[in-house]
Amino acid sequence: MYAQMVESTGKTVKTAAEMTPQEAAFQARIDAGEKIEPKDWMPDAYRKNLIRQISQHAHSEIVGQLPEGNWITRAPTLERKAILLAKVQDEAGHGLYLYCAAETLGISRDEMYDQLHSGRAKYSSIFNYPTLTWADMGAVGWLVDGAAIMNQVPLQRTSFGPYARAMVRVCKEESFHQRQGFDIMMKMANGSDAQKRMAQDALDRFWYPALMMFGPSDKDSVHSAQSMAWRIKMNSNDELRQKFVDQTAPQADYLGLTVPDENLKWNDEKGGYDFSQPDWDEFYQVLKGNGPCNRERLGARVKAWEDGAWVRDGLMAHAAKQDTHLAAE
Ligand code: BYC
Repeated sequence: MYAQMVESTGKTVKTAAEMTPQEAAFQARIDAGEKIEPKDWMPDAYRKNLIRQISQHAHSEIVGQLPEGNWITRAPTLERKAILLAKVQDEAGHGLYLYCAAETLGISRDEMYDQLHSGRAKYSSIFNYPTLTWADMGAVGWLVDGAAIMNQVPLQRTSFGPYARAMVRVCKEESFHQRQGFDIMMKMANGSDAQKRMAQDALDRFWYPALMMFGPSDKDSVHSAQSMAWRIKMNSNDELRQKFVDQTAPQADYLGLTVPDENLKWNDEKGGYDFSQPDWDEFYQVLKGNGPCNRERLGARVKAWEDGAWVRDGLMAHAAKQDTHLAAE
């Protein structure tokens, strides 16, 4: 797979002969499937790349609360409200484990927040799309959490110990999220005509943005070759996108819904579906900050940070007082 990656991206990584003895020993540990722990020696580029990926992942979890948080007060029943609340709270927890995992690499939480708030760090493109109806809660759980699991299950075997371990719990919770989304879709798809139309409309709007979650096609991926050599990433973007389509298309059939792609067709020869690529221009526009909700999402995070200043100030003042007491004892 790695050789294919080098071929399709046109990017190469250092050969054994080009590595320093320390780099070669590090690569040998990775190739042997060993976990790298925070205090172990690691190349600067490995550290930097991991901080980038883990912090972006953490930001996605945190920003990812917003589209669903939008529906907590409008959930149709008390039970649905309780489930949605629990799910959104789980996403906050995922963000926190991931920030902790990134902190072990030597970056502070404040620096990561600053990178997010100033627009220097990315978060998943999917969260820049609006959630317009209750059916969108079903589509997000089914498709967005479904795509997240597809990407995150292999990351339980990633080379960096704290990231791999965080993924174990995250994946368990994401499976529950995916099932609750599918359950909402089942109810809607088997409900009244109006509910079925809402379910179809949600699928129509979330299908291609969900495909974009796996990142650009392999030939345009900047980091894949090196990230796969270091097992920061276990699969290529296209490989996971294909798996996601293969898993999800039959689920749409089961729901009696139509995937909005007339080219979606089972291909016996390749043992998977043929499907249309998302609009990559739209993807890059969203990455540049020009998606339907980019400003709103970032604005909400910056406001939450600013509104919380008095809490942080209070905690720091309390901690300073405790220190003075301890010093006096
Ligand atoms: N959105 O070289 P590439 C979730 C960026 S949701 C935004 O292929 P890489 C959740 C990429 O960062 C999922 N940006 O990059 C679910 C890079 O830019 P930089 C969060 C994207 O890193 C429900 C550039 O494009 N999951 O958790 O090898 C509720 C070139 O791409 C996207 C993770 O983050 C995108 N879709 O591969 C709540 C999983 N795609 O950094 C929460 C961990 C690409 O050079 N991350 N870019 O400025 C990964 O597995 C990888 O980072 C990706 C991208 C597959 C996302």
